[in-house]
Amino acid sequence: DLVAVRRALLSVSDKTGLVEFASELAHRGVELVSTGGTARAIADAGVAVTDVSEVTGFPEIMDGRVKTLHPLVHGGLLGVRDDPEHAAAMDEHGIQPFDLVVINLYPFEEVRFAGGAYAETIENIDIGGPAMVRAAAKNHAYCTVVTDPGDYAAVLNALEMNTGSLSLEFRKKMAAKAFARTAAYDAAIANWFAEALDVEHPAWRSLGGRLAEVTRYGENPHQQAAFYVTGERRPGVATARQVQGKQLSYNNLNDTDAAFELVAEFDPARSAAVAIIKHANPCGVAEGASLKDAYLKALACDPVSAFGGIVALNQPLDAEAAEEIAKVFTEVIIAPGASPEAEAIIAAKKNLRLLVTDGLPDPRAAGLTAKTVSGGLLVQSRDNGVVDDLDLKVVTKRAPSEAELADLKFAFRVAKHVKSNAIVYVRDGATVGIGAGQMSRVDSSRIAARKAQDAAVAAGLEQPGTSGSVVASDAFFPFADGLVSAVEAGATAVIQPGGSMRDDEVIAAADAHGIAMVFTGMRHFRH
Ligand code: 93A
Repeated sequence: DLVAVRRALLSVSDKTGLVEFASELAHRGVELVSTGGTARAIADAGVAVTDVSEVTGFPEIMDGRVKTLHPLVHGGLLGVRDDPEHAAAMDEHGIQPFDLVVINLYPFEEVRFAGGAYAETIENIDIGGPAMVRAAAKNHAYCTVVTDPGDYAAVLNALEMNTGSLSLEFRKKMAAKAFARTAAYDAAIANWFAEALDVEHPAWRSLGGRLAEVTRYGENPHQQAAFYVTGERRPGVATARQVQGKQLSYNNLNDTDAAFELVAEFDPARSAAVAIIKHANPCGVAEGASLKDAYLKALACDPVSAFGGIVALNQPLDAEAAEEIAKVFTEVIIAPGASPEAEAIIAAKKNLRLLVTDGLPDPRAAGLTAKTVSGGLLVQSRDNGVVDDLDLKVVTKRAPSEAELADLKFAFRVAKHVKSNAIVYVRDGATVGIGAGQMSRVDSSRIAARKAQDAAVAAGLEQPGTSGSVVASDAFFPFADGLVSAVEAGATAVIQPGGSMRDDEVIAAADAHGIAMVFTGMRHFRH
């Protein structure tokens, strides 16, 4: 199943490693055919190359839109050499086969994200490139297609091992990679159109990503996993720069994303904010006068769970916050920047990963979220609802005080990022008890209150943290019992979507206890 590589077609926009690769191929006696810019780069390095126009007898026309779309090219890519009819057609028309095709596409994704003008972006939709990539990949029985400059070394290595030939297994692998590349490329184009048309509906969008890295394992050590980037330009795990620490695991990536998306809900111009995440749920979130202050308040919510957690900041990491965080065993810190002093402090903790971004993701931005189900994908627009934009309705006799209202909004902002059923107690700009992921809302409520009690005892406080707190629920209370248990824990105000059949009962219970309650009209389920 070895095929000798005698003739190669090269057409690349990203010319990284091209000259070295082409000269190695030429050195092995491979005949090189190439398109305009690629041919020039190769020839400039003193390596013999034939321009594709010489092969086709046809010039590149229409600003290069038509340069390789020609039977003398595609016949050489697609011909089944062992098929007598194909062989006869090749003979008759003077079509010579290609054994190796090296292509990377017009930089559509880069132009898109650089905010290229409409016409420029359209011009960067590669047509001839993907056509050749797909043709060569389809015909991998004879042809090897290379779409990633990162694979040049592997190709040379394989040629060396097989004295100038490539194996079927290698050709198949490269073909699979090639189709993954064209699929991701077309997904990016479809998404650009959807954006340009301002359609946010998932039915108009296409999921597709480029393999960014293979993680050591998945959620568990017996699972394999990889990280794909979709090219969405949100500051976050996909675009962050890792300053230090070992490779992030699958769970780290997932938790770091949850942490950063949550902390991004807090406007850095208003105050410093910190979120500590464990198993994709927050175990402490706080605003503070400084990052250090916010961190200590967040930590106090549940110091036991914070051990081995992920810490996200809404402002660049500074030295005093770095010092505090370094005292607690932490897996990852993510922040929109870090001072050199802070970096130096973190450097003393070899295993602690520090990720920095160019800013915070916009919580209001459109985008997709997806999860797999058996045999399918469930895709939806991301939850980009922000409590500040909602029309809050006071439904009780007593309206919340200004301080209560600030904490209510804080609590609802956090509840959006807690797995359902979510109950979040907040006091003075900090969570004091979080109940997450329970099948009943009352259980979440009780757990949140109990955790607040535990934290208060651990801190030597006489009052539980929930006394004088406010509480948020991600969805309506179906019965009054959930609200009553919050009242018993000491909450004085409640924020929830409303909309239960028994809203009247719940409101009556609130009034009976002198509680202020606000309806948001928006639910924040998160499963
Ligand atoms: O404009 S195209 O869609 N039409 C073509 O016929 C064609 N052939 C190759 N784009 C085409 N290409 C692309 O040109 C390749 O995919 C590659 O990205 C680029 C290389 O051009 P050059 O060799 O002139 O730098």
